Amino acid sequence: MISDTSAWRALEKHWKDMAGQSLLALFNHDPSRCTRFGLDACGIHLDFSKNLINEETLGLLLALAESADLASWKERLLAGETVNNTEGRSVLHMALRNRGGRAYHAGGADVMSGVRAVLDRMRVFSGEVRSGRWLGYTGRSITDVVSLGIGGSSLGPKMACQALRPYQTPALRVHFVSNVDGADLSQVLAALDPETTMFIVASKTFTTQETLTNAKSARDWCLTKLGNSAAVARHFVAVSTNRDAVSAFGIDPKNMFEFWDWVGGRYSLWSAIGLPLALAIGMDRFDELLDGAHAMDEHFITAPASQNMPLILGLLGIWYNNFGAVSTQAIIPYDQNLRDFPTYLQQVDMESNGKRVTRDGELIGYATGPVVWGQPGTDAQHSFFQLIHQGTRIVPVDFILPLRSHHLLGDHHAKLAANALAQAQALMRGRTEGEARAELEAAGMSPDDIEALLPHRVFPGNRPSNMLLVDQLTPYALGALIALYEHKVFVQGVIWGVNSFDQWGVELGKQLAGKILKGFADEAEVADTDASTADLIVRYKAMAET
Ligand code: G6Q
Repeated sequence: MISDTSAWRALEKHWKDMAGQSLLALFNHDPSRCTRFGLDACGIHLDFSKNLINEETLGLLLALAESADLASWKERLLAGETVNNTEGRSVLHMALRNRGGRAYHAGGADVMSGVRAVLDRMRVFSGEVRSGRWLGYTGRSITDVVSLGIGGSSLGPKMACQALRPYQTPALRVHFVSNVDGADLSQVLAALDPETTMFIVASKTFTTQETLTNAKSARDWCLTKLGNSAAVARHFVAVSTNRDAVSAFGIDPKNMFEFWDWVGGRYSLWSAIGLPLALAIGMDRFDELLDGAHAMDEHFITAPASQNMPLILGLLGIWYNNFGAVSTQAIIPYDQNLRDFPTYLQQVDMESNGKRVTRDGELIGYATGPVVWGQPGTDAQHSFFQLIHQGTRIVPVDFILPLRSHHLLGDHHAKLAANALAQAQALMRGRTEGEARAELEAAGMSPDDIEALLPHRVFPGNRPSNMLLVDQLTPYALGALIALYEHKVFVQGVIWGVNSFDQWGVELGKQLAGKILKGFADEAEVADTDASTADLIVRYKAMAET
């Protein structure tokens, strides 16, 4: 296991040296720190100078990546080997955005021709709908698209549609419904006209309870209003790997966009799962998103280790997670349109690396995936930043800031940017007792009051953060940013020795929900259940029957 290597032990020892160091002192000692600990790739600038690291730290972390054999795992990924070993699958999301001549194979067969064929179909279809040429059953153009999907079949396109709102046309609105809670679908449908609404049923397996329940209710809504099952062909398309189930649902396989079992759900935005985004921003812009991700892929594959942005980002996470005993990672975009980005990354990171056994099934004795969370600044500053500044826990923060806004509104953007920079600065420098005292004295406070208030006004500082700058939140920049985090998660998974591409942890709850659902109708189904769940079932039924 990686924790048995000398590289790991060296880092354990090194943390003890670094933990007592002051970031401010490190900067005072070496003002060029932000040049040495800064990287540029694919339009992203990563300033990682506000981390508790020095050259030795980086060297030791890079040695750890070598001990984990990262280079050969990258090769296995690129070669289409079944790196998703528990599901026996290749992991080829890089093929979906492969804009160059690299060959990708799964099970020895080329995948690129299929990828290109589906992208071509997406171009034709999105062009038809966006231009108004695709007509609904009653001959009217489509004004609203509703994506029905959940998890990996929803979070990516939903996040990206929001992120790229400035590229959308008001003539075509895209909505997302994922929750099986009827409130989600009902509230979206309430404002829509079935004659001008198109549904995309996005489900890799086409067996997911939430998506199929929503799809059936949407089909009922459509047919009730349009009165003929022939309408389904004009108002429903599917994105799936399961042709038979799509047909059985009543969707014409001609209206199905294919993808493949070597695309993991949370890595599928780049496939036809991105169709809602292609409809929202057009296929040329969608291509730019793929271009940005592809550029980051090539950077990850070819850049030397010390210059490799996803590798460095991943190693910094490992530094705190495994040597500083920090169990969390905040993602704070200073861009309102990136509001869904933390949620999206939560799945990419936590579903990928939230594992407790190695790829070979051995129980792991060190921390793996952190708790990832966040929300946009400046709002976050007025909710949970108190804990990040003055709480007892260390929370490393990734700040993400586009330097130019799409919205030229007075001095809003200057204020937004100033806040982002100030938060990172405050976390690093804190406020000493002397500084706090001077401020209170200047405010004319009595000595007794100063003594009472002083401990509350001190900020410990020395709290780590990364700053990621992009010029502007374009499709290209978003593609590069997402791919950066995907590869970061891969790096960490390799070092922890886990399979980052399965998600068995979501199975048990699904199975039990199926059983409990049957138990609502037939007590015998849950006769063997525990007392607590049995009591809750009784309470639910009593209320549901009134
Ligand atoms: C992602 C997971 C999961 C999946 C959903 C939806 O990596 O596999 O989030 O995307 O459970 O599954 P379907 O696309 O099969 O409906």
